[in-house]
Amino acid sequence: PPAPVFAAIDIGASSGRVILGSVSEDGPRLTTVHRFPNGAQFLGGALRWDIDALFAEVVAGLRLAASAAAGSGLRIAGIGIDTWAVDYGLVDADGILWHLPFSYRDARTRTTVDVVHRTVPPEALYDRTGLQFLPFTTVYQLAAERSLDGVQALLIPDLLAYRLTGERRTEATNASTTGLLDARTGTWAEDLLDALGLPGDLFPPLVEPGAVIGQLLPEVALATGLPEETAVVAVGSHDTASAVAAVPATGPGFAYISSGTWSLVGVELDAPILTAASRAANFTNERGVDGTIRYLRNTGGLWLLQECLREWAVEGPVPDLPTLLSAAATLPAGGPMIDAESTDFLAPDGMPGRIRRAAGDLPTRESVVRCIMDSLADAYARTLRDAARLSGHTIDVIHVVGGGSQNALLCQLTADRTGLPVLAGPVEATALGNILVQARAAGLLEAGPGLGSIRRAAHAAADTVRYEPARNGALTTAG
Ligand code: ADP
Ligand code: LRH
Repeated sequence: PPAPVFAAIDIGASSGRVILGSVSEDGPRLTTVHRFPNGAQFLGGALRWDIDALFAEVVAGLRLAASAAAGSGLRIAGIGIDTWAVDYGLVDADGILWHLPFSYRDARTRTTVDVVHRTVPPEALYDRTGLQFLPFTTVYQLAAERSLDGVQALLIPDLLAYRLTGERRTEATNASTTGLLDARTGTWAEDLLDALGLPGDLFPPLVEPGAVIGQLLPEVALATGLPEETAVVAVGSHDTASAVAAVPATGPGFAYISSGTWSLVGVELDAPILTAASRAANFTNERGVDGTIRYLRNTGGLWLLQECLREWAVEGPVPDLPTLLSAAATLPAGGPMIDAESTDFLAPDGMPGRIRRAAGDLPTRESVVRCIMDSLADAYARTLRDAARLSGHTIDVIHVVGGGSQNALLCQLTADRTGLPVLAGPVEATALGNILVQARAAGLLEAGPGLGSIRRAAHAAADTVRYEPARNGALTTAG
């Protein structure tokens, strides 16, 4: 029979791709068959995702994947989907989507945070769900819905899986970003749903990474050229869960920075930390593959840079990103900084102006770029010091994965500010994690529990670049 290959549909807030991956003794091999841009848009008076356009890209990507696999004599043995977290679509019993999914950057939760906190105080939410406070967590978005009668909330990857298979599930890693999952048990906090007046069956049943969600609907099989029997498999459908699963770490003392639109900065733990000190430091306990806990803080990320580039492109021609970053790298250290963790930079539009107002004197575009890089590296160092202090985890190396791992300036500044070596790559860690979870479920990698076989395969695939710090010093509990 033809050898198996797995398709990863990986859609970030700034771009999506469909990647085919095979896993052999020599390690995994990935081939990108489709790429497309993504971004929230003002549609119908709010910032939303054009889910129909995204689904069309998914189908187009699967069609390309089907022909690439057939051309190489391979069989697509599974399809896994991951996207950004927290956002959802509301679907009624007939499968009709009530409105285009809102983006987490839409301003509608400004008033609903207080509504939720008046019912369940933030201390109680943290103790139960272990999530850092972010104004856009699903629970605050749901509080902005006019009615939830007769609908179910499908998180974005689950919504895409539903459109491929007709099956409704809630994948467990992404469920942990809703603010409605019990951090200790990984099951729905039913009393919390109840207290907030949310229907008990608002979300479809939970499914763990590795489980089959369903087979392709006949119309999807027809549109993609794939057999109906092709399985859609649950993976770490929260992109950050897939990315961190594929961190090519070789020992326990690692921290990670999942670097894309957001920078997700932290360590991996066996159990959540739900203390008052952890809440005060605004650390999250998100669920990873195999019940691991990602103890991290969201820092502003390359969104700051993306938004500047977008605005400058409207004004006129802009040099490409590598050129801008090289120019920024020649500027002296010690320039102005902003707080990259501040919610002041959450919304789109006017980013260079907002950065200049916060930082002071930034005469050129290069100086704005340098300010963003210095500020991100500063936020990373601060966050990792807090993570080490609060978790007791010793950090001796930082793995940077995702699109931002190609940013040599940021990687070097991160090494310098933390005093730790940085290992950059893989760029496509998220798709790799997606594929490796499928490969393990298919029996091509040693079974869990524990991410051992996935990390070993990720290490075999990884082509990392090492950045040495200007000075040494491990981040320990002494911080
Ligand atoms: P997301 O999944 O959130 O959409 P990605 O992981 O795709 O994000 O990362 C996108 C980011 O990667 C871009 O915003 C950009 O800053 C960075 N990036 C992409 N290509 C390069 C490059 N050649 N050099 C430096 N940075 C890059
Ligand atoms: C990164 C990410 C992150 C979430 C944010 C909404 O893409 O999934 O982990 O906090 O998007």
